[in-house]
Amino acid sequence: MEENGFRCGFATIVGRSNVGKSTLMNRIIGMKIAITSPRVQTTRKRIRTVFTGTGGQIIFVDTPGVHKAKTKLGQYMDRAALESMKDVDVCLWVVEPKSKINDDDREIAQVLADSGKKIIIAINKCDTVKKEELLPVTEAFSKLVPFEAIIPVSAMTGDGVDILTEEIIKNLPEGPALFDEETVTEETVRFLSSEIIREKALKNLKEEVPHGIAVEIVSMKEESDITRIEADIICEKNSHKGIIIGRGGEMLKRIGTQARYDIEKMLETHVALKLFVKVRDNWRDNENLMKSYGYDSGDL
Ligand SMILES: Nc1nc2c(ncn2[C@@H]2O[C@H](COP(=O)(O)OP(=O)(O)OP(=O)(O)O)[C@@H](O)[C@H]2O)c(=O)[nH]1
Ligand SMILES: [Mg+2]
Repeated sequence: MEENGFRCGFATIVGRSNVGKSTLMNRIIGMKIAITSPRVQTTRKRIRTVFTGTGGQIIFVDTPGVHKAKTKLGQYMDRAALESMKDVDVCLWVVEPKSKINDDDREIAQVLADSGKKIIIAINKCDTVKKEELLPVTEAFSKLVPFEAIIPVSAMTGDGVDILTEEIIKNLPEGPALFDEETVTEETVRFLSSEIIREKALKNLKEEVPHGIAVEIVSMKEESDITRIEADIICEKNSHKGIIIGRGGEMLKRIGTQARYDIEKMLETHVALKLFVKVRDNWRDNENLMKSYGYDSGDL
């Protein structure tokens, strides 16, 4: 694996919310590690994964979508994304096939250009447009930053993804792999389990309720044939608590069943999952609470 010409380095994935950054990363590594959803602001903190191919190894950093932050959590998320560009070899800018550039794109472009890093632009969701519609998109984005390549892809169908992966590797420094081939992520099972529960909350709850949710794993006990997990779903208003529990506990049961199914697949063992709902008023603007749920500005 470490013969001459092998390349290894870090690539951060940045872009507006909901453009498909996490879906694209999962597609490249061939495993669902980062949670995804049709809603904005799904990813909240950096998530690292590893892709190892014959020619190189990419350590990906998936980041939250850049947006106009309205809470301290939002500010933390924007910093997590924008500052990730400092520590990497390649910045992968994921955009949608729409030629309209907005303020968030311009802010990202500015930080990308200032970073001095190698930039690759991926135009994702190409399955949603005709080929001829890509030209104006390519033109619009290629004017904003100096870049190594601009590649149309679809994280959903896999189109263009191999070409993109090769292009990223081509732009990494030569050097031996940092992780063994089997490693896909070093994120903890606790964190990944809490994210799965949050994903099911995002999927089942409406409007602003899921955006105010955090998940805290209270305990995780491995027994010979079962893993027992207790987790708190934190919400920011008393009125949200009833919605999350649902009539006769139905909503909480649904979130729990779906989450348990995915956690069982990840851990390859039976799981008993107990969920509790707690209210922490406006925790998204309370740095101490944010920190206790894993969103620590000091870590950025
Ligand atoms: N049609 C289509 N949909 C896609 C594609 N890639 C992602 N999506 C969908 O776009 C939505 C957002 O995907 P995510 O991967 O969560 O987006 P993200 O950029 O990580 O979003 P944040 O974490 O909120 O910044 C999901 O509903 C995905 O299924 C694609 O190539 N084609
Ligand atoms: Mg994401």
